[in-house]
Amino acid sequence: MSKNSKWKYGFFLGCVAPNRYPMIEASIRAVFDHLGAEILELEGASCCPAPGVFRAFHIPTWLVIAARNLTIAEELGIDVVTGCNGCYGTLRDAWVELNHEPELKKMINEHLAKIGREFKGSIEPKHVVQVLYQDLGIEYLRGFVKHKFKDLKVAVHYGCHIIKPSDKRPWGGEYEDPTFLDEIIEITGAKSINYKDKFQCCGAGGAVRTAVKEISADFSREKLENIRDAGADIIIDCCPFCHLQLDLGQMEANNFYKDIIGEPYKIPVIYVTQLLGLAFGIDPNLLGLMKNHDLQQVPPFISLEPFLEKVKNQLT
Ligand code: 9S8
Ligand code: 9S8
Ligand code: COM
Repeated sequence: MSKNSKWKYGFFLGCVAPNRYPMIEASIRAVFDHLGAEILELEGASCCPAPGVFRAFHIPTWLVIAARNLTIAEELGIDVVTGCNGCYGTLRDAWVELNHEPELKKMINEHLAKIGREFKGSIEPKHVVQVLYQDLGIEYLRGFVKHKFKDLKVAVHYGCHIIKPSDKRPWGGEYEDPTFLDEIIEITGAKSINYKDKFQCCGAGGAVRTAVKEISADFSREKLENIRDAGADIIIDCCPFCHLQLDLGQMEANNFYKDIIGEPYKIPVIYVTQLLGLAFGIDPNLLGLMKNHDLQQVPPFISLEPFLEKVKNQLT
């Protein structure tokens, strides 16, 4: 489709998607292309840096690295789009803080001047879901739906940083019970089901996963139990780190907590643009919807086969 020049974004990849879940990156590129939204590369971008890690240790370091990343898009004169909640959290929080605190901005720019850069605050960092919902809009997306899923029950997992802190997010203060992601999912015909503690963290964020795997797997276990109790066919997320935690972490929960969970969990985990892309009629291979494989340490860890099998006849 021809590109609409009002939709042009610098793609901020972050670390987890390109290194662990390239299928997420592929599906974002495929869906944006299909919708006529243009993506440009942000050459020289680094880790955002991760809010739960860098910010927790040293705020000025976190801020100056985030500001540097934003200046790459400022040079191109385009907004940033990221598919990761953590990257969104960092870039958006830094952007808001620097734009509201001139002293802070001055201090950060003294550092950036040493590498010939200046943070202006002229472009907005956005999430993939924000671009879909606010820039393109639900009605525009609806026009691309080619296949409607029937009888597909979805547990939507928002993750934390896409909605909090609410004063630095664009959702109009709707942080206790937002619906934007459910609304996007439901244009595909899928049903977003309610489940207990839907807005609970996946367990990975804030460096919990890195620090104490058992605790992070316990969060996931609780989340998975609530999702399974509600009868979900699949989990939909919008963050590669949540995706890792809900996919690989499902194996870890099955392993650490095998005595208390009953049947092992095996709920397919799908990134929002993978489901949308399928409904738009995009080739599943371009969306990284991989069939079973026997490679070690290669995602997806939880088979997508039951999902692909279920929707197979609905895609023709
Ligand atoms: S970058 Fe480096 S570690 Fe990560 S994926 Fe999202 S948060 Fe930002
Ligand atoms: S990883 Fe993504 S956004 Fe976070 S901190 Fe709580 S939830 Fe999962
Ligand atoms: C979560 C990112 S998406 S972090 O672990 O909180 O930095």
